[in-house]
Order: sequence, then C-alpha cells, then structure tokens
Amino acid sequence: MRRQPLLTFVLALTAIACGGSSHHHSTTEPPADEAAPPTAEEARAFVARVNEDLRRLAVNQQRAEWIKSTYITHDTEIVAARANEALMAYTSQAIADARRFDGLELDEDTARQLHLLTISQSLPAPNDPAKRRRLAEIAAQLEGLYGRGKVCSDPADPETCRDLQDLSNVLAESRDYDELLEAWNGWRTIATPMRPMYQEFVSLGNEGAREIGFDDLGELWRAGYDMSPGEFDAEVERLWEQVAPLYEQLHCYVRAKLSEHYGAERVPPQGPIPAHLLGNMWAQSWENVYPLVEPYETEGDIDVTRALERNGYSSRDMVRMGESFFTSLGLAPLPDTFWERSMFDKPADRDVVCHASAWDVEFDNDLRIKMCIQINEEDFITIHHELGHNYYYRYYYELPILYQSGAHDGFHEGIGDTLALSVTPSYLQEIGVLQNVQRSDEAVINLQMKEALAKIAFLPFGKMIDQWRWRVFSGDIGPDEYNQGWWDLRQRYQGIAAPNERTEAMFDPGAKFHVPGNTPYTRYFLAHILQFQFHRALCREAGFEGPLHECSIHGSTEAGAKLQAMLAMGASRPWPDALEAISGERAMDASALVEYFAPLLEWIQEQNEGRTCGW
Ligand code: X8Z
Ligand code: ZN
Repeated sequence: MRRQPLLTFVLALTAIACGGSSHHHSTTEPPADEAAPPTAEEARAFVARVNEDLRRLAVNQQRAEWIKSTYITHDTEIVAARANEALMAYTSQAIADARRFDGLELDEDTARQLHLLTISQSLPAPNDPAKRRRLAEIAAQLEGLYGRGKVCSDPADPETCRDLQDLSNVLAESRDYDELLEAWNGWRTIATPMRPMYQEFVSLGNEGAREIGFDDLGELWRAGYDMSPGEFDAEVERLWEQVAPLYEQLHCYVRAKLSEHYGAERVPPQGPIPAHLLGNMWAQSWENVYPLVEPYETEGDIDVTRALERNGYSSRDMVRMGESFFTSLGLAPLPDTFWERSMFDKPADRDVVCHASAWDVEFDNDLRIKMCIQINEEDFITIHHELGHNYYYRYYYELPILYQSGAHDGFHEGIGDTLALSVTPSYLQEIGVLQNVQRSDEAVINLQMKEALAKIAFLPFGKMIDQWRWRVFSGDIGPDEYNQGWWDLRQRYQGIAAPNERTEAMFDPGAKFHVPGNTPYTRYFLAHILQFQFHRALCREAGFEGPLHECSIHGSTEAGAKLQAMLAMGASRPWPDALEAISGERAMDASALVEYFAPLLEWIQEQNEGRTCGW
C-alpha cells in the first residue's frame, strides 16, 4: 500500500506532510557569485545534500506515519500531518532549486536523481504554508476516516458496529442477495463525509502539481515511467487490449453461473453484473465466488483456507512460511527487528489502518509489515505480496534515497505476487499445508479458474481506478459528477453495475482505500501483467520446461539471483534496464499472462458457446 516505493512514498507519499516552517531554506547555499552559471559539480553536491536531507525528513515522516497507522487518534493524525508537511515543503523547494541546473550537461546519475526528485511526490503541496498545512491535514483525515470506518445499527452501542473486515467477510461468504446488499451499502456510508474533503484535496493537490511544472496531479503520476505522460497513457491502453478478451470471456462465464444461482431477474444474462455479488467489497477480485462457478466437482483439495485453519497456524506462522519461500531462493532472512516491530494482528483495543502495507521506516533495512491477518488463503497470498515489498527494500537500502524505489511502481507491486504464482498445490503439499493434491486435467481447470478469479478479474479494476482519478484531476469529471463518472467507468471496464441508485450525495470512490489513502493504482494493473512476465523469466532461469502454469520456482537459487539483481538496481536505471536484467526483454508484455491461462481460456470459450458475451 502505501508505502511502497518508499521513495515515492516517502516523499510523497501520501502526502501528507506537514510542517514546516513558513520560511524556506534554500537547499543549497547560493553561489558566491549570483551571476555565475551553475556547474555540474554544484549539481552533484546538490543531489548529495538532498539525499541527506530527505533521509532525515523522510525517516521522521515514516515514523509518525507508522505510529498513526497503528494507532489512529486525533493527535497521531496531527503529528503525522505535521511531519508530512515538513517533507512536502522541503521537497517542493528542492525541486524549485534544482531548476537552476536545467540545460546543464550532467553525469547520468545526477541527471537521473534530479528527475526522480521531480516525480517523487504523489501529493505535492502548494507553496503557500496555510494551504500546505490544510492539504496535509485533509490527507491524514481522509485516511483516518477510512481506517476508523464502522457501521453501527445502534451508534450508541459499539457491540452493534461492524468494520471493513466484518463486512468483507459477509461479502465473501454470504450467498443471500439482501444480506450482501446490506453489507455493501453499509460500507459505502463511511465515505459520504469524505466528499467535500476530497474536492478540496483535488484542488490543493493540483495547485501543488502545477507549481512544480505539471498540468495537474494526474500528469505528475503518469510522468513516473521513463516516458512522456501521453506515451504512458497509450502504453496502458496497449496492455489492456492484450488482456481484455480474456476478461470478457471470464465475465461471460461467471455472469451465467451467477444468473443460475441468483435468477435472471437479479443477474440479467446480457447486462452488467450487480457489484455486490462477486465476493469482494469492490468486485476487484472474485475468488470468493469460486464455489458458485467451480468447473468440476472433484475430490481434490485446493481449499487452502480450510487447510490453514485445520493445521492451526497463527498469523506469525503464516509470515514465517512466506519468508521461507524467499529464503528458498537464496535471499536473506528477514532481520530480527522485522519480527519485533511488525504488526501482524488487529489490535482489540484501538483503531488502526488495517489495509496491508510494507515499510522500511528508517530506510535502513528496518523492514516491517502492518496487517490484520486472518487465517485464510487471501491473506496468505497478501503476506507474500507484502514481503515482496520488503525484499525490494532489503536489496536497495544501501542506494541513495532517491534511488530507493522500484524500477517503476508496478515492479514494486509485482515482486511478491510473482513468488506467489509459485505457491502451487504441489508446493503446498511439499510444506505440509495440503494433502492428497490431485493431478488431472479437471484439477488444472479448477485451479486455473480460481487463479483467474483473482488475477484476470482484477485487470479492469486495476485500470479503472486511475482512469477515474486522472479525469477527476484534469477536471474532465467535475465535483458534481464524481459518482456518476465512477459508475460509468465501473460499467465500461468491469461490466458491473451498482445494485441500487447512487447519488451525488454519496462518494463511492472513497470506500476504496487507495482513494482516501491517495495511493496511485495503475501500478497494480501493471503488476498484474508484469508478474507473469517475471514468472516466465524466472521459470526459464530455474530450468523449468513445461507449461507455464505448472512451474514453481521454489528452491531455485538461480531464479533468486536474477531476482536479487533486479531488486538491487532500485530506481537507479530506467525501468526497461531492470526488466532486461530479469527477463532479457525491454517492453512490458501480457503474452506471459495469456500463455499462463491458455488451458482455461480454451475451456471457458467452449462453455460460453451459444452465450452472448459483453454488456
Ligand atoms: O493494496 C494492495 C496491497 C498493498 S500495496 C495489499 N493491493 C491492492 C488492493 O488491495 O486494492 C494488492 C492488490 C491490489
Ligand atoms: Zn503492494
């Protein structure tokens, strides 16, 4: 989550920063002779100094942020907002100061770090101190509203309250249309108060982005990919077109099954699917409806959740198992401090930001995760996801802070997921989680269905969130059409529809963590494509020959060495260099994903014969 690229994060992170004195110190001493042109040597010294200053400010900000996220109160929110304010003030000033080196012939490292500085913030603040403070506070409050969110049938009685975890469990397990609807509607009530705050947030964030030279906040976000924002836009479209046909087939099949279960009046066989029936609060991944769409009823046990429960694992045991996958590749064990400082369980006595995240608070191998782990398959996979972030931090923490990020943010999000693709039934049998794993063509289709519900279903969601935000930031979607614009995109990309009327008094985007948390989201879309590309490359490295979906890299130190080489580059080179280091390829490409799901696609296409797909 949020912390990913620390760098990006940090700096910008979310932004929230605060603080700050109202007068700015210039980040470098003014040249002795004001008229003397800046030199490459000065630029190098400037970058070194910025790295040092950022370390101090970012560590302070991360510490405050960690405390706030693990103990949400009025005061911790303000302390975190102040620390973020200081970081934002410094960063924007440094970007302005760096302008004097524009047009100078610089060595590659200096030029790259100056570029990374410019794009390091996901929320740049305006220079006006009052506006900056306001922005930092709104950002902290938005996240606080989400983290604290509860729905109570009797507000006077805490016993009647349900939080996101409770409501998500209803979405995952219930098959009762009305019960699902109540939980779905309930969670969205927590976002309503965010609406005016978000409007102000957009306007202040845009102002900050313009002051550092971007048209709006969305343009700044799209500038982080070693190509122009326009080229990046086209790149995302290109990748989407590679995978959209798979999504359409999956959608068609799942809709037919849900229609059988809930009836054609509730799930019309040719229209969009009601958004609350897909097993997930945001319909972003659908693995929880697997029992309703299972291709073959078999004896084979791929119910990982049941197996985890049966074995009596604790949250810590699950994290240990995750770590052991990384160490099987020859990567280092997690430091002792990881086990001391992480938060694995939801505290009973205070509000925390439960949304999973991975941190390096001190930018110095101070690795941590923060999760409210439940003993189930989804969280077992999320643990691998978060540890992927930690291992990125682990292998680049010795670089200058400006390089302590992923090659791009999609890389950061894709590492743990890549390893999780190797958490196959055979692997789970090997480590004693599953017994009696079946091997048959039917078992392959079952397993692929489950994976498709997680990975293919996610793709349009991964794209649409920022399609919405980019339009909001540019003004294409105005404040009086936030919800309409949201549901138009939900329907267009995902083929889902709200189950009841949504009005402009509501603010449904705010019910998804990354909107109030201000975490860019296209990274997850990219990661869902890249992870298959990484997987294919690492399988090759591990000497695997056979169909891609059967490969597990578990235990391959050759694959581990390749991975480590890429992680250690951080953001020091343009991302195509990092992609080349791991895969020999220089372009993002969904063909590995298509190859991986080839058996399922063929099967689904047969099932869909005679159906009208699309919406
Ligand atoms: O936010 C996350 C991670 C932390 S970076 C748990 N993910 C996205 C989400 O939950 O919406 C992982 C997949 C998509
Ligand atoms: Zn992540």
